[in-house]
Amino acid sequence: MITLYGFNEAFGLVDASPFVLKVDAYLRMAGLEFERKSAVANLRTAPKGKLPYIIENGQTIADSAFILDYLNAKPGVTMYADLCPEQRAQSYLIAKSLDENLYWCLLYSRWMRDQTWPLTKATFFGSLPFPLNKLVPVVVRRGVRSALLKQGMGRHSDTEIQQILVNTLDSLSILLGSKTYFMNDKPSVLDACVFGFLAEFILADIDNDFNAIARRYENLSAFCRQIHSRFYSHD
Ligand SMILES: N[C@@H](CCC(=O)N[C@@H](CS)C(=O)NCC(=O)O)C(=O)O
Repeated sequence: MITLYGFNEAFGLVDASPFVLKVDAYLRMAGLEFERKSAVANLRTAPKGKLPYIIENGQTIADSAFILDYLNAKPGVTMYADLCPEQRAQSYLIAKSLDENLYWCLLYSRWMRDQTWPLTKATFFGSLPFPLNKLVPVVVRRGVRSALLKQGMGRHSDTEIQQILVNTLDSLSILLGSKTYFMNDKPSVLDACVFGFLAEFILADIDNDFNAIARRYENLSAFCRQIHSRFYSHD
């Protein structure tokens, strides 16, 4: 049995992290049996200090991309095996763009914008006792701001970060077109990766300018809704 270690349910989704959500979606799409262990405290046992990680038969795999590589290689799993070499190459590069670029737009939209910060603070720190509920959010937010600056996204203006979001969504929307899934007529590894990120903008119970932009894309919204109703409606 596979155990998926993530954070917690948040914003109406099984996890607030797009990296955890993509692994969760993959496991469901591939029909692999798994259990979720969700707690922020999982960060303490995470081999790389980040979530998600999985454990199966005593073997620990950390990092969503390495987890998907591991799952892709399982006998009987077709999420990657059914893709041709060109589709595999495209999937890898698109997924990396989401991991390394779109992720920082999401982080910025949730943690830096005053429009969303009260909700983010209440969601992640609302259950802490006083005075931790006052101190911890300030310290963690400072850490996120520093990470955004070091990565580079945090050096752009709000308008520029929204433009990066639009450029990514325009590209995804064109690639999906009127298809149900990105590659073939059934879910592949790329659909799990895209869903993990798009759901955090489109399905999450957050109303800020970034989420509003994402919800304007009808085909991407339909993609999220369809996957959610097919793989998450029994939760
Ligand atoms: N490359 C990693 C990135 C995972 C990641 O950045 N996770 C974030 C949450 S979205 C995290 O664990 N952050 C906690 C921290 O940095 O302390 C993956 O693909 O799994």
